[in-house]
Amino acid sequence: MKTSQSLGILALFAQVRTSSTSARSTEVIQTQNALTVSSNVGSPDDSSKNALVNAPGCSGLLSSNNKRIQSSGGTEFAVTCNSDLPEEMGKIWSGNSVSLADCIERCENTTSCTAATFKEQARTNSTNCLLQAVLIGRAINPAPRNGSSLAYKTADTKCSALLAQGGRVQLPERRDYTLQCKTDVIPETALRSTYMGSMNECLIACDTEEGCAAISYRELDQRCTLASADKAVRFVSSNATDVAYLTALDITKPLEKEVTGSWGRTIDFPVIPVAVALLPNSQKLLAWSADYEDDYTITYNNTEQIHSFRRDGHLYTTCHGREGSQYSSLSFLRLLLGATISVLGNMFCPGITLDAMGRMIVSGGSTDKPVSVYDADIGNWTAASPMHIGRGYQSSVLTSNGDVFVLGGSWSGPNVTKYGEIYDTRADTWTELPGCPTAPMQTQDKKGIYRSDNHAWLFGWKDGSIFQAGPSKAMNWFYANGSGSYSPAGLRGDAEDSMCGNAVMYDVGKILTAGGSPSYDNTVGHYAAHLVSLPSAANGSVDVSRAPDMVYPRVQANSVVLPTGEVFVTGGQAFSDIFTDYQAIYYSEMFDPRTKSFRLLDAMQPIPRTYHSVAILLPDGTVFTGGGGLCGPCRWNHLDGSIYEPPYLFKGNEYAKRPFITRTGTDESTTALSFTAGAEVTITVSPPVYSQAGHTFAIVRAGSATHSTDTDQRRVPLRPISQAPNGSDVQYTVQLPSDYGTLPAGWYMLFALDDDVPSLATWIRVALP
Ligand SMILES: *[C@@H]1O[C@H](CO)[C@@H](O)[C@H](O)[C@H]1NC(C)=O
Ligand SMILES: *[C@@H]1O[C@H](CO)[C@@H](O)[C@H](O)[C@H]1NC(C)=O
Ligand SMILES: *[C@@H]1O[C@H](CO)[C@@H](O)[C@H](O)[C@H]1NC(C)=O
Ligand SMILES: *[C@@H]1O[C@H](CO)[C@@H](O)[C@H](O)[C@H]1NC(C)=O
Ligand SMILES: *[C@@H]1O[C@H](CO)[C@@H](O)[C@H](O)[C@H]1NC(C)=O
Ligand SMILES: *[C@@H]1O[C@H](CO)[C@@H](O)[C@H](O)[C@H]1NC(C)=O
Ligand SMILES: *[C@@H]1O[C@H](CO)[C@@H](O)[C@H](O)[C@H]1NC(C)=O
Ligand SMILES: *[C@@H]1O[C@H](CO)[C@@H](O)[C@H](O)[C@H]1NC(C)=O
Ligand SMILES: *[C@@H]1O[C@H](CO)[C@@H](O)[C@H](O)[C@H]1NC(C)=O
Ligand SMILES: *[C@@H]1O[C@H](CO)[C@@H](O)[C@H](O)[C@H]1NC(C)=O
Ligand SMILES: [Cu+2]
Repeated sequence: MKTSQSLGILALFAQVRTSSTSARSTEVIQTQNALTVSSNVGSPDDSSKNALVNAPGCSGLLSSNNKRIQSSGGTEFAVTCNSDLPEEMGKIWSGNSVSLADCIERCENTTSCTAATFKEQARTNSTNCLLQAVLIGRAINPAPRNGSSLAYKTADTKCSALLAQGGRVQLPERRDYTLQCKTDVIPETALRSTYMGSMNECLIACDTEEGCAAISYRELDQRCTLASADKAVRFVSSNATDVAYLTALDITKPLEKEVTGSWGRTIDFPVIPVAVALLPNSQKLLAWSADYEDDYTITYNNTEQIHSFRRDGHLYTTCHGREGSQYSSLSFLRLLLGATISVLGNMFCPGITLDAMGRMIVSGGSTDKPVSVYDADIGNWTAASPMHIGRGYQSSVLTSNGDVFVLGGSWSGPNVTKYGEIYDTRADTWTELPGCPTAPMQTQDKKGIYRSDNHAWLFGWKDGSIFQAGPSKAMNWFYANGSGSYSPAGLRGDAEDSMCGNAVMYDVGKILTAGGSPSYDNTVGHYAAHLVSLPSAANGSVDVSRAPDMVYPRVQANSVVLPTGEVFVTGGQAFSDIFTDYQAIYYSEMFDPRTKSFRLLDAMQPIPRTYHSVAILLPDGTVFTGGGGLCGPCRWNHLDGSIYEPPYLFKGNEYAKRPFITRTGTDESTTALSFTAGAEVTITVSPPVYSQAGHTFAIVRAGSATHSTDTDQRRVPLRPISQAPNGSDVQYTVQLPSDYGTLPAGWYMLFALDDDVPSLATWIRVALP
């Protein structure tokens, strides 16, 4: 029975191939349920012959060569019968519908909806219509499901748009395909042709078919041609089709690391690195994860259960380092501390700030008032004075005075207004700031205050001021003197609330904001990015402009400023499904401060990094990303991290020659150098022969990251004011900015840049006077 059905379909395809495409439009019919169904063939499906019973709303479409319908509102949907998507993926609504057509119309009427599933066999079920927000053109990967019809908006990212995004078609957990528009495979290599609702489905068909290495896809009628891996595969130009071929085929010049960067190996961690910070004046990264109200076990491999996390009242800290200055070799130096939570508090989902001495001040979290300090000199955590107001998911930032300002954090602690507090790190005292309320900085979150005052984008600025750039669409200045005060700084352009988005100061007073979503959970990620320029004085007017969108929408992503001023945007998901990896974005992108736009980095991330993941710049110019999950006994826990080597480290596929800082300052005996704001710093660079136009320099403040928030990182470019030969080296003099708003105290990585190739960093400390 199946065979005859298949033959019928093949015959049908043959007919279409010979018919002209213009004939198709004449066959558009108006159905009773107000859907326009484009279909070449009217022969109804004989359901009894098929093991899967096609839902009536779908059957006519299934047997046609064109599985597209147009809703009454004119939106085009592709239909896959007997299919669905994981129910929780991007779910925005479910309820009862009378028909597939009705369900589709609801999707059209619902903001962010891109896919509608109608469960024919559960017609009376109150949840037979499911609306989802899925990233079209990438994540549609339906599973067979008897009696369900899946309809989704057809990709508006057609070939040329995909090409602009880097020319790869990304299908998670499948092989990687390179895209070439307006091209067809030659007939000799075609294995077979079929009809698929989207290029992605065509690729999936190829991916699961032995011998298939390339497809050509014709948008016009959804013809999908599978082609063989024959090395002789040659493509011909074509107006109507686009091809995608296994990247490994190497048909065109492969993309080089100089363009894509490169992901290194993945390193196992004894904890989920949900919070990380650089240890000052070292090559070490501290990662921690505290006891959470979950019982779960993790296996590294099938034979052994290595880590078993239970509510044992302990905080787990792990310290990873690199040996010597070899950035390609990462050693796994593990230091596991079992500090008791009863003493220190449970630092899960806290605020983090590196202070002027480089000590890490970790406030609140699962236990809401305790404050812990990690001092690298001691190599352990100590307890500090608790906050007055219990908080979790608040943000925390260092002011120009060297104090730590915290704001918000209703996720944890008592149900009170979480106005600001300021911490004097030397006196170990907290002062309440009722004049710094959260009302002006709240988002309009679906879950209310519990979420709306979370993860503020805080920046210490001049004269003790604190600038709050988001995630609310409103921006504000806060002042921590007296009992506190604030003044509105206007809207962030046309931005929406952008919870769990990113904000990075990539140059003096210049902030890139990107991504986020209107609510913390269950909302679509934004593509939008904005550029926020701070005034040269506190409380001046703030300039905002809209940057071109990111390539992907992202929420729960991380952004890291590089020594060049580029911002590496990595991970996240298209829809905020916290505690899942649904719709994870596997490709990173780079913001270029010169063109003020993003470019896709065509190197696929080895592990999805979504909620509870982190990213941080390392002193060798690479980026660490890790973590994600902490969702209890679930499949999204990632006890690992990876290192990304950005394009600037490569020339072609080889490592670029890096400049080398031989000495910072003039006193050779000084290892840990300390400067005050405005100081002149001499930097000796060797050898100078690589330099085309002389070196430039940048300092990047040591970062700390959790929950897509890093209020510590900041880049300050330094241009030489003089230079002189020093033996075979060149000694440059730079001047640090003269105020602690531009240059908050603490530890900075100093990079020399030779045509944008960074040196390994040397550390300098900016000390308060
Ligand atoms: C699909 O559902 C129909 C009707 O309930 C049933 O007859 C058929 O066996 C089912 N097929 C599969 C593969 O489950
Ligand atoms: C969709 O919106 C239109 C226009 O507001 C309305 O007439 C129609 O009833 C809505 N359909 C559904 C299924 O909600
Ligand atoms: C209704 O649909 C939901 C979700 O698919 C399912 O869990 C439930 O069992 C269904 N109920 C009935 C009565 O079919
Ligand atoms: C593509 O379209 C252009 C413009 O309509 C036409 O001149 C050209 O011949 C077409 N090429 C092919 C291969 O069909
Ligand atoms: C599993 O992990 C243990 C501990 O790291 C190791 O000794 C063992 O060889 C691993 N087994 C496999 C099959 O990888
Ligand atoms: C670290 O500090 C905690 C609590 O202060 C203490 O229990 C633990 O023994 C210390 N660990 C080390 C290695 O010093
Ligand atoms: C917190 O306060 C708000 C406003 O009074 C109230 O609506 C809410 O129920 C309170 N929540 C809890 C957990 O007490
Ligand atoms: C706080 O500082 C601001 C800005 O310098 C100033 O305008 C304000 O008067 C100060 N407030 C108090 C209470 O000192
Ligand atoms: C900041 O500027 C606004 C408007 O220019 C003014 O109303 C407010 O008082 C100023 N606040 C401080 C602390 O200077
Ligand atoms: C190089 O610079 C160092 C530090 O400023 C200085 O002591 C030394 O004399 C210089 N050497 C030469 C050859 O200029
Ligand atoms: Cu969290």
